[in-house]
Amino acid sequence: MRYEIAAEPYPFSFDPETTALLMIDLQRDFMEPGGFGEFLGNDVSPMRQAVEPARRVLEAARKAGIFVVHTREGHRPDLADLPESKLLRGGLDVKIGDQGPMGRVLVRGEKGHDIIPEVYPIEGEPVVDKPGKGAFWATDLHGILSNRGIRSLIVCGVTLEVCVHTTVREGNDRGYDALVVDDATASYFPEFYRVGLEMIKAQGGIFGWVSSSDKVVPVLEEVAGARVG
Ligand code: C5J
Repeated sequence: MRYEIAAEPYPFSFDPETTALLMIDLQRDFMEPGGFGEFLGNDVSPMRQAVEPARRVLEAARKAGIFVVHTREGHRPDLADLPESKLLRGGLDVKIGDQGPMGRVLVRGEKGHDIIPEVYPIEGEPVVDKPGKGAFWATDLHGILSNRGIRSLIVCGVTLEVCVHTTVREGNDRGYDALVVDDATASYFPEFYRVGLEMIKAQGGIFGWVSSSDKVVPVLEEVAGARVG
């Protein structure tokens, strides 16, 4: 059965059986002071705005039986998957792999690399570790989604114009329909947040659709109700 979520540029039609919720990089390194996002020179406080909307979408998706996949950006402890260009970019004082207040910066297994508690994965929700910005590159995400017959993506996470955008674009070229939940994402730059959302939905939805948690959650609750009833 198909459902519709009010969205721009036009309603997003999806079948819950072939839809996944993607939770992109809601990890301390981008969300909290003392992580990679801050070492890049950013004020990370705007990230907090995404937490409660993303948590509500996640909760509703779980009740609706929607397949949930989490992603994390980060590198192997031996940094063998870290391109030199990424290591050197920006001439940072505290670089990827250096010791920070939350362990080694952007390294898998460290506290800073882990997902924030409010949206922590539960059993049955794959966590995809990615070395780049896009969640499809150098990961098994496409296989994980294809094996479940997934065609549509509901996307939350950070940052909008970097990892969310790159992932939505990669997914678009692989044939997925993506709906970005605007208040469940965030940027370190207010202008990038505004324009990043515009870019997704412009030209008839060139990369996908944009909606809000207050429109997404009630439809997921309807899906959950239909499962029970
Ligand atoms: C960034 C991300 N912003 N997860 N990564 O470097 O968006």
